[in-house]
Amino acid sequence: MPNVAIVGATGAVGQEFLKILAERNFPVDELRLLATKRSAGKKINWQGREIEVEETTHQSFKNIDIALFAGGSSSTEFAEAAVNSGAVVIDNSSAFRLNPEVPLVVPEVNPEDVKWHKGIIANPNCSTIIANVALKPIYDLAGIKRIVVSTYQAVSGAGREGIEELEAQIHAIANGGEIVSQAFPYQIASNLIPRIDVFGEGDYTKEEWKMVKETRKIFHVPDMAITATTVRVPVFRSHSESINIETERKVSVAEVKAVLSKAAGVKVIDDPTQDKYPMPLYTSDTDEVYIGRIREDFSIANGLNIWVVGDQIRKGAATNAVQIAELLLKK
Ligand code: 11C
Repeated sequence: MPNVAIVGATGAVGQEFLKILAERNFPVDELRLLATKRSAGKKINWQGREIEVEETTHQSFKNIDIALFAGGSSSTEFAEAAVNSGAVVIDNSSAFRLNPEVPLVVPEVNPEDVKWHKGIIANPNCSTIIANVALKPIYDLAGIKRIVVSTYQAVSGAGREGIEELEAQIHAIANGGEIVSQAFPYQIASNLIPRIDVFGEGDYTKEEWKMVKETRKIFHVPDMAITATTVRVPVFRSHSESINIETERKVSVAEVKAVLSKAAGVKVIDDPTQDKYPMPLYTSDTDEVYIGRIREDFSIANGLNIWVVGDQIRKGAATNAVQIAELLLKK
């Protein structure tokens, strides 16, 4: 059984790693929990074991086979040390995603890419993973000419600070208190913010470029026509995405629904007669990517509209990384 380390074990994604390793009965011999100095010494119970959190150092990876990095700056600081110690790093940060030496993997889309890793495998951005799981069956069915995606992203995408800020602002609104905005540039309660991460080339944000560039890499289509607008909404958990797809080949909505209903990692909730469609409140804390509102886009010859929702901490981060680890064990 492999020895596993979790780097960033006390954060939101790190805690989800622990939950998912247990739920999926991932075989673990030693489990090493690593975090910043501030969290060192904390005791965490996992599967009947009491494990003390240690400060991450360059020496932390001795005898570790798989190192799950939850994200943040620790990846650039410690991933190389982990690889040099013989571990395979599965990294949830954006540090290595576009590095041509590093596979970027969504197991439902490009599991074969795990094979050519050189020590690091990158986990994509959460909104990319959710979109890509939904797009893959349509890509295989009809080919994709162009994608236009608009996201509605939960505050937990910005970590604990995002969750606490929305909670505090809702409380302040209800009780007439002062609204404080630190995690987000503006008040998020009763609002939405059409800017996630910093602005970059062409006035697109980094989050938008991640969706574009990561999707191209995962699908191995470097010139894929894809554009994105990413928006933060006052929802606690689960990212939602409206995706408009122009397919290469004309397909009926019935064909698309049939294919999506059988696709790995997907659950279709789509019944207008019963008012059924996916919503973040009801899809959180699960692993599937939910798809509904599947319709023809009548404005073009081969157009489709779909509505996609997925828990970005689970499938968008921890579950996807543990699935990659499972592929490594199979290999
Ligand atoms: C958000 N998607 O919702 C971001 C969080 O590159 O892994 C994840 C950032 C990343 O704010």
